Amino acid sequence: MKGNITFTILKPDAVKNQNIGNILADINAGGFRIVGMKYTRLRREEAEAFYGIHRERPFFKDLVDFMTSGPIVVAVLEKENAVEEFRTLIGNTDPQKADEGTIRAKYAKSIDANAVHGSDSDENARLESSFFFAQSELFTEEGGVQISYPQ
Ligand code: YYY
Ligand code: MG
Repeated sequence: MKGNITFTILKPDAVKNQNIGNILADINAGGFRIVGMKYTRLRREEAEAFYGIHRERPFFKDLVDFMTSGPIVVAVLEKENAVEEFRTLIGNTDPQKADEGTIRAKYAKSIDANAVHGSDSDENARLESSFFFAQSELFTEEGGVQISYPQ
């Protein structure tokens, strides 16, 4: 069964360009509820850990430099089939290839500064949520699937 939770980051470019409100409006208009949210900034070690899967990729250092360059908004979102639905809402990693109307097509300038992150699997949605939020900071709709973190 598809999960109903995904995790997002409004990246430093989105914050710098004053697009927090626009992007949150698109997220709500797309049918997502906000389960948890905070305004924060990644330390270098945190960005390296969060993107650890990309450690060997040529863009890793630039990615970490960029993700630590300014404040971000992190949020946990709820909708049926959230991971896939949210990846559709944000569009292709490269904003030049993203469908018209998607968040990256509207607010991103380049493949590295691409405005938003979206989890790529239910497992990663949970893992990434647990990276930033305690369970007590998350408020799912009553009757919705609760987020269970590994103990
Ligand atoms: O999941 P998504 O963000 O769409 O792309 P990933 O392939 O997971 O890459 C993570 C992140 O790395 C991407 O959002 C921007 C950056 N990046 C890059 O700067 N250059 C690339 N060629 C590929 C990814
Ligand atoms: Mg990814």
